Amino acid sequence: MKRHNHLVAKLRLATILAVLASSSLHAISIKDVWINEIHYDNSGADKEEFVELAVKSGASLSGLELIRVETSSSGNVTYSDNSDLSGLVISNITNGFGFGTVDISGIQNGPNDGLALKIGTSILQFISYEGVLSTNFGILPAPITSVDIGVQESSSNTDQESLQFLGFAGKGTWTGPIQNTKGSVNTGQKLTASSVPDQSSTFSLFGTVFLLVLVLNRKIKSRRT
Ligand SMILES: [Ca+2]
Ligand SMILES: [Ca+2]
Ligand SMILES: [Ca+2]
Repeated sequence: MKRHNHLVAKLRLATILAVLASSSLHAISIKDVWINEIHYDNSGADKEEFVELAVKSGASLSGLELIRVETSSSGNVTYSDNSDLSGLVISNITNGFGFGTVDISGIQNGPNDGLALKIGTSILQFISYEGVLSTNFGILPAPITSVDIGVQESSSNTDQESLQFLGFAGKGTWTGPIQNTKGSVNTGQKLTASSVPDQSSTFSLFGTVFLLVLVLNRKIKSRRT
């Protein structure tokens, strides 16, 4: 019986470690790439529409897709233009991060339109402007809701202006419309790893320690019985 319990505890530990390992299988995360600047509307016919990504120097973008998520006039949410970003040219590396621009004609002018970064069956980032929207992207078990960036363009800004992210690793606020910084660091952006605490690894460290304590506790109890 003791030997059986010992084996069960070992199997539990192996399962937990396998689950923890699989959660970090993707080569990249929001700490390596995020949507950093957008331009989708201006006075008159829209021109120079683009999405800029901030990318950690040396990060592989293989398999990463930029998705446009749109709310139709009837209220349906659709996603389209899955651009493969593996060939994106990254320039102007600053504090270990560079910038790549995707030119896209016809980015929706809101309301409730969004952009997402997808890799495999994970959504790294889902932002929107002029309201929020929800979708499961055809891959998630349940719909997720976008994060509204809180600023917007209109038919009164010029085609040389844009909305720009001021934070790091997808955490922070947006500003604009202001003169675009297409392909380089945003105006006023603090681009250092120390500007945002590494919450995800803190969580996984605490999570691992907690689970190990749980397993060892069970193991000790099973020896006593
Ligand atoms: Ca547009
Ligand atoms: Ca316009
Ligand atoms: Ca920029």
